[in-house]
Amino acid sequence: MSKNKPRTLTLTCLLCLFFAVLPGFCSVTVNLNGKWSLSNSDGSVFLGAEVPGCVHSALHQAGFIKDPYYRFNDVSCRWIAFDNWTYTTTFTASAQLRANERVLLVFDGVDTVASIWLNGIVVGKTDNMFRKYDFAVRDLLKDGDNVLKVSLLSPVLYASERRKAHSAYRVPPECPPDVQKGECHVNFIRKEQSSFSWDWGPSFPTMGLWKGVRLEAFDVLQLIRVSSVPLYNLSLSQWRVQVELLVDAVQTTNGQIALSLPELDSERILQTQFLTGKTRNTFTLNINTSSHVKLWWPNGHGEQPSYRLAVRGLQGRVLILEAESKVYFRSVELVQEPVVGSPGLSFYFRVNGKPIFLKGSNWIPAHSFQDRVAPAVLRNLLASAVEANMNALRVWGGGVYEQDLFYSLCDEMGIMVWQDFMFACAMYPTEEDFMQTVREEVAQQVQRLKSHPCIITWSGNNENEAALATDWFNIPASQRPTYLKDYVALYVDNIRAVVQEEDRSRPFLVSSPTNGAGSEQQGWVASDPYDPHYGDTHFYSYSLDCWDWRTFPRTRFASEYGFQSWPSFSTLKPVSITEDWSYGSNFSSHRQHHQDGNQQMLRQAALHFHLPNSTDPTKTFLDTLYITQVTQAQCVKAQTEFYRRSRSEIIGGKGRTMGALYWQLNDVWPAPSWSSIEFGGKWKMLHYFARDFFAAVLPVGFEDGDALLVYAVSDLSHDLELWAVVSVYSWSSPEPVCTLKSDPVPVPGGSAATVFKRPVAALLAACGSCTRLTCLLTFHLEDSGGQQGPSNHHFLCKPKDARGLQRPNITATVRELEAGYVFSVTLRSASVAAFVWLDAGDVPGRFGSNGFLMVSRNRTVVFIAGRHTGAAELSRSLVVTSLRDVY
Ligand code: BMA
Repeated sequence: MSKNKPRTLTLTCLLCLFFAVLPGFCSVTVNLNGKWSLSNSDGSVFLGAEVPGCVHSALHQAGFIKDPYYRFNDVSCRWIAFDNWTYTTTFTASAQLRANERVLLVFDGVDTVASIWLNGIVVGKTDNMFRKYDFAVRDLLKDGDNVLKVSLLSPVLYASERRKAHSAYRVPPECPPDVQKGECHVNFIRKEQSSFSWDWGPSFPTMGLWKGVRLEAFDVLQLIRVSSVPLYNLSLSQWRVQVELLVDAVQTTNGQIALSLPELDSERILQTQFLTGKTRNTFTLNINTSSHVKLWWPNGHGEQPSYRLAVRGLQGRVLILEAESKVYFRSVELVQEPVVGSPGLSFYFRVNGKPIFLKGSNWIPAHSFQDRVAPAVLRNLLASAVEANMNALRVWGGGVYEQDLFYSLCDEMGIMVWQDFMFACAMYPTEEDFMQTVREEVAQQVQRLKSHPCIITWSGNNENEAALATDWFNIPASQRPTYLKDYVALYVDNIRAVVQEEDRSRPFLVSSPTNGAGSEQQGWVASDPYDPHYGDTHFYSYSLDCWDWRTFPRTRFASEYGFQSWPSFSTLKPVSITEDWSYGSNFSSHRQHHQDGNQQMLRQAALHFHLPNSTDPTKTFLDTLYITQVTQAQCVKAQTEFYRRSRSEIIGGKGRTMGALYWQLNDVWPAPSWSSIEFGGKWKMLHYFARDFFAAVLPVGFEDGDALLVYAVSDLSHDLELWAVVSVYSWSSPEPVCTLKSDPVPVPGGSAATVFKRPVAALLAACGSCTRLTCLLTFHLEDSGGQQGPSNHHFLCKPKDARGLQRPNITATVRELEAGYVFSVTLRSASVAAFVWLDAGDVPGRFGSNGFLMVSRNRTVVFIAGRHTGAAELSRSLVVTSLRDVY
């Protein structure tokens, strides 16, 4: 079955045709991707399997298992990861290929523990999904059919064996909490840590060839990778590009290297020698000082121009290597220095010399099966981040180092990436073979990724400093030194050391959260890594009232905070049946992987809202999905606005917040989680809110003592002069009761300033017969050019206590604006309506605005469909819900 279509063959020496040809410098690639065969350990399961791919995907595609995401199938699929699996293919190797001095069998990614057999002989072993492997196989290749087998061990059993072998002391957490229905000891295997389950994800411990497989043959040398890192010399006011060539040479080879950046009129030719084996040759190309270098900027701060770098190696007139890559120029520093009026150190990123407030979220794997993450999925998620005015994402350390396309898109879109290494919420073993494979993993990943300007920092792990410092795992005091020693050995002596050998152009943080330089002073594990005076913080509280900004830490940098919600019905429907559609169903508890998560959502919602109480159980379920989204959107809004308005202030010794990355952007499967985008790409209410709360210019309203304040937050480079316009509405009528205007206030670029301050009592007294219960506030910012930034609102009471809020009986009229893709939806409301939510059901797409407060009788929003549709279908699918409709 695996002997099929001819393999793709690439002759790099075609390039040589333009030059005098010496066949010795040609390299040949034979692609071994495509249909392989797959069987389990006793041969009872035998099927075809796509490479790249994984066992679960193959079993699903061949019909051996049903959709793994359907209902409880994650549990019924559990046996898969307890078995061993073998991938087999047959290929022919031409005489021409075998005539090469070196023939390598290359795996871009093996998941995870495998022996590789070629024609019955073991050519190598793998133990790390994050590494690329190659094996010299020339002498094993033969005429006719060659049989390649990859035998994968059960990752669950392997991890458990490694745990048993580590008998001297525990390496916690051992097993995930029961509610996650996961597997144990994932920290003993170098694979996606969340694949054994997480508090937002199922347990699918994958196995497979998750990236490409090929043969590479050459006689003299081959270029493995080109990387380029631009560096700015402040005293010379000059850019230079450090170009690194990773070369595999059969024999020591002399040659001439030509580096050029034609658009910047910069070129350099130098003599070099490639030594035998895999070596790295580094060259510096100084950029012509008379050329104008256009800089790469984060989204919202400028453009993302790139330049073409050409690299060419010649021996005499013979081309020995050739490559092209993109170079983007930007500098990045992490500023940790004393802050006037505040103990501790600042913590912010300066890009091209400009302090930048990081706005964004945290990225997790987009699917349990990486082979299902198509380019369109990445594009949609990253475009959604940009549409929500984000400029940064943290690639979280419990997932995977993302595919190349992810980082190229972030480069193009101006999304800064905080890149974790893949260690999360655990202690890790430090045996020499583990360290060795980690060192290689880190070196390879940094080499692969360092040319991307989007990456602004490396970070050693997720929450492991905090886990040690605050003793998540009940480590006996007498054993603490052992764990501290292991921690420093792994993240400092190994990972940090390797990173610094490979890339000194960007900062390295040992953990997140961390006190950064403060942690270093305390031997890399601070007594309180959540200290708001240093570094970044993660903050979660599900019981405190999330509308109260006093409950949030006034941190230097918020790299995680968030609240759960349920995805919409259209996302749940394909993986559930009617009996699942209630909040108390087995399905609803099965999908919830966070202890007490479903109840936490309801309790938080009940602080401010009446909970859904329809007599129709399905309606109650749908209304509950809605109210969890409202609650999440409002909670994350309150917290993010607090961080953004804290960028310029020090209050009680705390403040100068310069980052707000909420947890989490995306989902791995259809289930409740902290995400703002559902599995499948649909925006939750939170994502629509994010577009506003991350706007470059934002009005933030809050109460402090007896006063209502409105801050103007500006991420712009230029100064503004702004005033606030505050309108008071009665809950019972869509006409403003009165409107107040503040005096103009200077708002310097990159700052937050108070533009409006008035005692609430005075404000209401001056405005008809309003009370806290009968009225609410809306506000926006203006300058002489009109409104700046989005409109915002402030409730003076909990919406459940609001007096006068009516059922608005909203009707919607859909009109097609542009052939099957762009529509207008005109809403008519009888009264004020809060959290007006438009859901297009199964029709993919985005609304121009959603989840909004309607203080007018009419409002028109645009809908951009993700596929061709019509006004009739959209009308049929559209459901409009507002707060008063659910109780
Ligand atoms: C943090 C993250 C994740 C987790 C999230 C929500 O701990 O780093 O591990 O999913 O909180 O609990």
